[in-house]
Amino acid sequence: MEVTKKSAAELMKLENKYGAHNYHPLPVVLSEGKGVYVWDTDKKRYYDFLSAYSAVNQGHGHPKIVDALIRQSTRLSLTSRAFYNDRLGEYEAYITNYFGYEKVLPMNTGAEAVETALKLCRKWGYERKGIPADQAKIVVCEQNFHGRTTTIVSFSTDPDAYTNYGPRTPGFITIPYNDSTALKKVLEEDPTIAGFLVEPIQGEAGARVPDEGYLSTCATLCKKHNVLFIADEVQTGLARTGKLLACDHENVRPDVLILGKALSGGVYPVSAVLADSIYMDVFQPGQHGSTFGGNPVAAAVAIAALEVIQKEKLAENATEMGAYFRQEMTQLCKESPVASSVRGKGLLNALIINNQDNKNLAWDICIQLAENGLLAKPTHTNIIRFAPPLVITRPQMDECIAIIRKVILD
Ligand code: IF1
Repeated sequence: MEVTKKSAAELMKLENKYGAHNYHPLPVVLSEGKGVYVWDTDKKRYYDFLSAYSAVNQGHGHPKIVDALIRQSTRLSLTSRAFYNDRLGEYEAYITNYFGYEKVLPMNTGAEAVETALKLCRKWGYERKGIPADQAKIVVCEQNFHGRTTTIVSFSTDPDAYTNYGPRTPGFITIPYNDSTALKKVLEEDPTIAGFLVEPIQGEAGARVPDEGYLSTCATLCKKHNVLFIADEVQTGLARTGKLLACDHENVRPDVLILGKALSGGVYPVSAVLADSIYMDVFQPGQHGSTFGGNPVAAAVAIAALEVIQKEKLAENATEMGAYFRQEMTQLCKESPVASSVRGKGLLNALIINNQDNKNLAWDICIQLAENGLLAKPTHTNIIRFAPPLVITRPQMDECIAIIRKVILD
């Protein structure tokens, strides 16, 4: 197909007319990306401070990842799991070794990997823990975001996410986030709990970082009560927060680890669930799967994506650039009444906007940031998430800080 010659306005009109209105995008039409940059159809360049919600940690169009995608897709793209393929085993060995688990179950999207973890957890609860049939519970947190499937939205506390998708899947107990006492209480009261599902930092809630010790306390409680500690690192994992996993900040090793997004460097949907055999072995042939999960392209791409994270020391860069970014934003908050505070870890950060006088302020700021060459998206009307690709350099970061300062101080 020829590259379109349509104007940005025409392209937006097409999406609005023919696409379901389940998104409210910024009015920017992107057509190219490289590293930390994306370009719109008028060739205007932007810094990408969303990184497709942390899916392009390695930067847009990383040559090694794209090369893996192209080579493998021309050789063999899909076999299904009805047969073995010559890339999957190699990938499984690589990723389990990389994260220190015995087994991996490959899926495609984050939501599918979360569903996989929930199914694993329930099955383990019945078959190993001895929970009576259909009584297993999984504890989740307020303001969670784990995806869009019917079961996952059943335990969302965001009305936009769950309203009119009922009846809601039962078997979930909601407790406040960052409250290990609440977890302790439910675990002591209820012997039918099989797992605790948590985001090490809440992404959708606007980079909500829990108190130090929260994750390790929760993990210890889970161990004590024979409950699986399930970490959703779909967004926080893969160097985003300055460590390979956000759980690494507290030396917590989840029983079940969920990865997605940047596992493919953003070129292809690849997700995974990692766990040791004592848990993963609950799945027997025919009991779970996916047509595309573990396909040769996904396997080749994921190996390349993980290699880039290690070779290019992206975790270290996220730590450095993130600390610098928060320092500069803290300074900005002192200078401007519009910016009230900054929070986050590594390069998963959010600026809290004082929007008392103007409910649209965060959105308006994002529009102005875009005009000035930086793309970011507001969440919860008063929070702007700042999460550039982890390959960002100091001079690039300086330029971005200058753009943000200009817009906020104007
Ligand atoms: C959208 C938010 C981010 C996730 C965690 C699982 C998934 C996600 C921790 C599901 C997905 C998304 C999806 C995206 C917006 C986005 C998001 F604002 F909604 F919360 F990143 F911050 N676990 N996050 O964050 O993964 O099935 O999408 O591959 O448009 O819904 P998925």
